[in-house]
Amino acid sequence: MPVRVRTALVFLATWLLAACSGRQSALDPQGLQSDQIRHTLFIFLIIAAIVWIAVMVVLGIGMLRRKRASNQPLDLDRRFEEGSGRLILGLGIATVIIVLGLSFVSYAGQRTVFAKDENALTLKIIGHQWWWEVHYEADSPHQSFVTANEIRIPTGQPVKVELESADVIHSFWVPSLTGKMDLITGQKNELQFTAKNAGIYRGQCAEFCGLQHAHMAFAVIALPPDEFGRWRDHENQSANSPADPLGKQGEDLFRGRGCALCHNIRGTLAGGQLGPDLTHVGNRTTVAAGTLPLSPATLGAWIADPQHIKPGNLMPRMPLQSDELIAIIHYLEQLK
Ligand code: HEC
Ligand SMILES: [Cu+2]
Repeated sequence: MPVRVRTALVFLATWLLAACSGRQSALDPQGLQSDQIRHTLFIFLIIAAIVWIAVMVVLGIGMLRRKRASNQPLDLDRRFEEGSGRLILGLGIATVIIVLGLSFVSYAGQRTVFAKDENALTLKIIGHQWWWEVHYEADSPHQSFVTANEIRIPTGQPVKVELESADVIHSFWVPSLTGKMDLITGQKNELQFTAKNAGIYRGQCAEFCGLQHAHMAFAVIALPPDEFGRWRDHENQSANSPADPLGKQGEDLFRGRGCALCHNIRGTLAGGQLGPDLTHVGNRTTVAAGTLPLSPATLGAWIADPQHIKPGNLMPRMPLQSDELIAIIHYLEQLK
């Protein structure tokens, strides 16, 4: 094959396949449900492609083999008329069979996608403009806690998410694991999924919900069950008390500068409910619903001017001196 043709083919392939794998891809399924969705998609795609190609071929033949205009346009050719009648009937029946067949494929696929399992781990997720409130609900209240913007789950176990909204309609979508489901005010929707492999999968809001809709992402972190159990036991505990003076100063400032009006930090006097729970914020992977990766620098940038990073979001810019900012960052960082 000449080099130029090969280069062109490689270029075309990379271009076509560029988005087919990674942390957020329905074509690289990591869950039982997303596997089934891809399977159904490919069956539809193949059958639709065959039908489309057949229609194009027949259309092409029709265009190439046009009949001459006759002097008696109303004359009928009986044999031709009967033949095409049968052909149209046959194609009509084939269409009905294909549509019924695809409906059946779709129905069969839904049995996996919407399967309910009694032993599922239950999470309640509330969508807010523009972040995610996550409740782990256990039979014992001692095992129930709240976190935000990050969902850790065990591999191999079904997870049930109960979806609600605090304001407008949002949509919960983790393409690598399952399909979409809306979060609607005053209504409880449910979705179940099972992660096959450990990993970090990106999810995002898939229903336009206002100015910062594009910055309403979250991470689903699937862990081996024993590691998940350890994380859960740790997450269930109250926040660390800062050991050093700078951390203590940060804790005081967190209340003194009004952060505590909106944010909850379990085990401290901060009990606000308007913003994300920050009890273990130091363990998260991102800041502001997937907008930035978490580090002291991004945490500082966010607190110094949240309106610059995510214009219009519901955390106001709080006037802070730079030494106050440093103390607050230090305090939040050690909330592991
Ligand atoms: C009026 C309520 C309000 C006040 C006051 C407030 N916040 Fe927030 N905060 C929010 C909201 C709402 C969000 C979510 C913003 C988003 O991602 O859209 C947020 C997000 C955050 C986050 C990111 C959390 C995450 O999981 O991504 C941090 C950290 C944070 N705030 C710290 C602070 C600190 C420190 C202060 C005090 C200087 C403060 N906040 C004051 C409402 C508030
Ligand atoms: Cu949304």
